[in-house]
Amino acid sequence: MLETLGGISDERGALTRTFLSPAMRRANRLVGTWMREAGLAVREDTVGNLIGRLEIRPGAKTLLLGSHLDTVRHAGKYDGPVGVLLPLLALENLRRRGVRLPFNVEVIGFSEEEGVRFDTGYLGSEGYCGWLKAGTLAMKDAAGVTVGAALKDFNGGRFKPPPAAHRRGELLGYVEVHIEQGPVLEARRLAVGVVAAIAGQSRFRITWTGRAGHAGTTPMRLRRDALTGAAEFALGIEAVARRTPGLVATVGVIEVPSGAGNVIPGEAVHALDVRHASDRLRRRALVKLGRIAQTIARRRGLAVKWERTQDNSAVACSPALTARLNRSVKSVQGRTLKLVSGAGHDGVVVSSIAPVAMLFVRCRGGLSHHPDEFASPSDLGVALAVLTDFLQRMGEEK
Ligand code: HGY
Ligand code: MN
Ligand code: MN
Repeated sequence: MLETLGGISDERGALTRTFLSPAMRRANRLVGTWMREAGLAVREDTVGNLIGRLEIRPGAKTLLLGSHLDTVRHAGKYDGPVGVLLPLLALENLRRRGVRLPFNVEVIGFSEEEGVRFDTGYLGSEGYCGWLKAGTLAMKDAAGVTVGAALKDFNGGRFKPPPAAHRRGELLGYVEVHIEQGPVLEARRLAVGVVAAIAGQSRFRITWTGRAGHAGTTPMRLRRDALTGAAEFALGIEAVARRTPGLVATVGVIEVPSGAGNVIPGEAVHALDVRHASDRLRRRALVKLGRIAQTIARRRGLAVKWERTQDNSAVACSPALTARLNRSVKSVQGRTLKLVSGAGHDGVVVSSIAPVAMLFVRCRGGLSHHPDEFASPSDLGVALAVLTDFLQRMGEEK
């Protein structure tokens, strides 16, 4: 299933599946078929989230399971889909065991978590939780299309931000299975572990403005080169992150709009992604980076503009729900481990309407956001056994 889904891409020869793209529609059709085969009633909401619902008893509470179906560019096949497909197999296991759950279940394939097209992530889970705000709808992609316009187009010309799919009281929780995307489980020789907290994250689009000019006739001392200013800042970002324990900071995209090889860059635009488990230390680092940018701009005669495109505080997973998940990890794997997630996940948003727990699965070399991302069938089998055990115990105790 992961291989087949991993073959659905907007790009030949690589896996790229972004928000509201043709590949997303094809992926939703395929996963929707698998959800129906698992006995779920399937719908796609106006934000493109794919929702499979197992209605046991109207009025009963609902347990949410799921993850995201969108990918970064040139992605691996596991980041996201594991958390959407494994619940379908776990429900299959319960059916084979003749186990009827006393609560409703929804398996969600969120339409956008990575923030590739609009530089802001979680658009799917924000739509599902009733969080989509005017500011977000006004954000533009590289072609100048706004989130709102893209959603209008996706919905045949009309779109209004949906209300939350559920009220907090209706939900038992949200459990997401996801590859660890880090080296800890592999180093501890564990197939799975549970997540204690998800790091906070700030993302920006930063624009440096200098003056374009002729590459051949403009003396170096007269230049106001936007790209070299941005490049100096990128190195300054790296230096601050290297000397601040627990801080990670990344410039993943940099571009010279309408640049040309024989023109001094008049403008340079780059992304900035800053994370830390502590919100206080992340914010302190951002103040430091702001000062460094100002110093570079002044010295080089440049203007620098910061646009915040995403800002999420660190989120602690629900101790109670995590303890239940931990018990299943122990009974299947014998040992357990609690980890902090440096990667962001939809649980950050869903925690606004439900207690959240996450199960991490070992991935080879901790590699992710890369075509060689890999989780072994046996490790995925351990995760499936844990999820099946977790659901069965939830049913026995409800
Ligand atoms: O960027 C992240 O942490 C996640 O993969 N969206
Ligand atoms: Mn992910
Ligand atoms: Mn990811």
